Amino acid sequence: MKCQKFFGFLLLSSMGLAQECYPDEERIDCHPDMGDTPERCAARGCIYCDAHVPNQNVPICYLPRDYSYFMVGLPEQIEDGFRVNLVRRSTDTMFGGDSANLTLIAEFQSDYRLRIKITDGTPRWEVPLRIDPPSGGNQNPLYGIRFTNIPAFSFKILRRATGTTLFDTSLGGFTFADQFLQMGIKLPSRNVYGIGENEQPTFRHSFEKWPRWVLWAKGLPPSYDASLYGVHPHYTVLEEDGNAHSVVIVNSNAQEFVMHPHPGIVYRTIGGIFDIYMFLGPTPENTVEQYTELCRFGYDHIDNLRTVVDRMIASEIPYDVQYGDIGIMDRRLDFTVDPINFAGLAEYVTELRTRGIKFMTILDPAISVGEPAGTYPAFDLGQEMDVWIKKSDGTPMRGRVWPEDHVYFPDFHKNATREWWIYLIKQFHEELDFDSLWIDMNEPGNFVNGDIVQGCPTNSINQPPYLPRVRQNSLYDHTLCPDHIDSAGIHYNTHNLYGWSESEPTATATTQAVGKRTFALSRATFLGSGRWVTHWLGDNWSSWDNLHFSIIGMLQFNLFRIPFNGPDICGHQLDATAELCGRWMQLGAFYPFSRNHNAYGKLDQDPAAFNGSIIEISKTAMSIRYHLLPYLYTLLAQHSMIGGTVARALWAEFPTDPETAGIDRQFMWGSGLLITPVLDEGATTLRIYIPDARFFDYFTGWEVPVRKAWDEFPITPETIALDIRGGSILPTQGPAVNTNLARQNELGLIVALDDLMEAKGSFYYDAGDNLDPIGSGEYFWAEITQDRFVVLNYTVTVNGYADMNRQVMGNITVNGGPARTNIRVNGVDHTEFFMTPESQLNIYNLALVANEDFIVEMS
Ligand code: MIG
Repeated sequence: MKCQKFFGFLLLSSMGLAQECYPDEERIDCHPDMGDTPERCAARGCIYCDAHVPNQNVPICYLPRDYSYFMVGLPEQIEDGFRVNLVRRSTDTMFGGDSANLTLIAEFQSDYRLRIKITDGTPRWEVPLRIDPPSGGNQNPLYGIRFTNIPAFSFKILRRATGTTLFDTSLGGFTFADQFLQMGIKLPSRNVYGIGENEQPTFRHSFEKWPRWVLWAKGLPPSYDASLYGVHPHYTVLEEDGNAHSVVIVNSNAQEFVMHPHPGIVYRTIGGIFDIYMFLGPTPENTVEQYTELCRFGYDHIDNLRTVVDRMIASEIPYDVQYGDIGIMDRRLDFTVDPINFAGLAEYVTELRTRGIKFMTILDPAISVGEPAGTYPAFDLGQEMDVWIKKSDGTPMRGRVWPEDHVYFPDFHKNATREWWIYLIKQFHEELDFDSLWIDMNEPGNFVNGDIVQGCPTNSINQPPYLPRVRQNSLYDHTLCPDHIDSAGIHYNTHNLYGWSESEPTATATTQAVGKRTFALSRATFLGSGRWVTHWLGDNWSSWDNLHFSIIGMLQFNLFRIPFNGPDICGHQLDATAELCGRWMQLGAFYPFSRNHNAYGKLDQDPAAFNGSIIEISKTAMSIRYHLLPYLYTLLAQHSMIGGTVARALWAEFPTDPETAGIDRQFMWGSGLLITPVLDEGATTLRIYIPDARFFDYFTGWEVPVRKAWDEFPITPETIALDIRGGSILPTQGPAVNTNLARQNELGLIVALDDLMEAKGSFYYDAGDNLDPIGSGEYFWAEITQDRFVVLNYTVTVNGYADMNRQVMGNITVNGGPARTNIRVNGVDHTEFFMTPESQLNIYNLALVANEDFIVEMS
């Protein structure tokens, strides 16, 4: 029984009351679960009315505007913020268990960081994330907050400098119940990024048809909007005027973000509390730095980039790391090596090392229960130390993963488990001298749903009253039961933290075992995981759309401050064609974490497996990566020191140019290099946006003739467009087949002049594998400036890497200046230089000691 329209605006509900038919973009779904009818809608006290625009997923059963809490008294000023007491007025309920009284605390933590925490005074799940205090005070906050009771309680956060409302809960629907929390947030712009991990087809979110992004860690390959491995309730908004802010919701329950066309977000979670951090920027990069400060790095795990691509040594395509997968294990048992098929692996790893190649191998969390007693320490010791996740009857939960027998899942929230895991990794390292580890299947993935014997019993934890749109409509699809128990709580609350809880022990063990700087890769991540691990983007598909999506995933994880990330080059599932793999190698050379990897039983896709032209294409692309490695390394070091992104969206650099907001087929490295890959099968031209700056072709130094405009040009299979931004100075080093060898080559500088004929850059270098170089000061840093095309100053500011005096600064190219006839280096004439037809100045044979200041004058 649908309501009838009167005068197009007022409607008669089935109850016979005159009710307003809300505009589509002012509705908050009252029946996000299945099966709404006018009766069920009325039972929830909601309004039932057709959408004005059909087929857009507009809710037809929606909450009234005066739903549901009101402030009691005035907001109370407390030290550094406000406290507000709320009381629930509605008697209707969506899913039951609504809290009657709430307290909202707004903490003004610093000028740029605001926290909103809403609790109901009862003990509820809170994420055990260590939050670091902000720096600076809140003398002059960038934000203000306003509260209202009309038509129901809501609050808004404003940016004081511009008056822009950034976060406004008057979109409605505010709910705080036992297993259902909801907040409708109006946003100031449609330029919304982040929220992961899902396979997202555009970097800037679409609002069409009210997309729902579910976050519930899942170890299955990407399929459209289903949730993936990691959980990052984090979004960034580029405001209309180019300012930016980001928001992190510290909640680990199954949850979803609905992109609401107001524009806004309807956030729903089925447990925990509201604990919201807002970072006010105001630049896009500031927001990432401010988020990084929230859970800051241990410096010694992340910034090693000696990783390139898994491929045959013989191809001479540069690469640094060979990976082992579960195939090297004895019957897929963690901490073992197959004694037959991988006999001699330990010796081979040693041999690889002498050739400059590193070796990383894999661990899955689940441990087989099927080995004879006394033969498998991982299990025997685990039993002894009681490290397993339990069922409600106190016995270990049994699942099935890669080993032939059943498995138990370690409870990484427990100290004993941490010790057990660290011990096993160190023992294993004595057997196999790996350089680091990747940890997989830690969503956690399970081949059966819940316990292999019992499944999951029926109760309100396993089958909650409201389910975000998770795969198979089940929280325990391919994982544990929500009512399984670990030492931090029930899996219902801790599921999304599983990979996160495994990360610190793995990183710690790896560092202790290897004794040098390493990085561990984790498939499952959560807020703050970047403190310990990096990430690969999982089991993507060898398809052209996935080539494009990989840029989106990479940029998202840069916002989530795990910048050293990348997908499987050439795709994991399915077979890659030569053309696709060639294009993917070209793009892949510019993922911060660059690795070619695929699934068992698929055709070989290392570039050496294809014909000569793909080998050449790959060699060229990878050689450029190695040439620019000092620049990439500097960006990663900068990230370690202050946060911020490495692979960067164009809008982060050109936030006031609205054209950049939707671009996700191009990206930058830092502020200095624009990367435009070819992403289409059979493409003969490439369309490229050149933002408002001077740009110079990496290959020739030719200045791109267009600016703040799109350009299109013919391409060949070899084409990847690389453009250096005027105003930057990029440190380089001659490429070689691996980093060890490249480090023996000459350093260089690429200078690109801006409109004022100036440029600047930074240069970080270190031993490559020493622990905590930044903390110990054992690193090198130089600031380089080119002043009005007359003088280049190279100034050493940190000289803590002892061997830097063996590095030679050999060449400088300057793009964008007038012809020069006279070069003086430290006051002495230098004759080895030439101008190219593209007016690029090339100075060579400089032979300067890289850790000493120098001056180059050009006239
Ligand atoms: O169910 O270890 O993402 O990189 O090769 C698949 C086998 C298990 C998933 C990882 C992938 C790895 C594969 N693993």
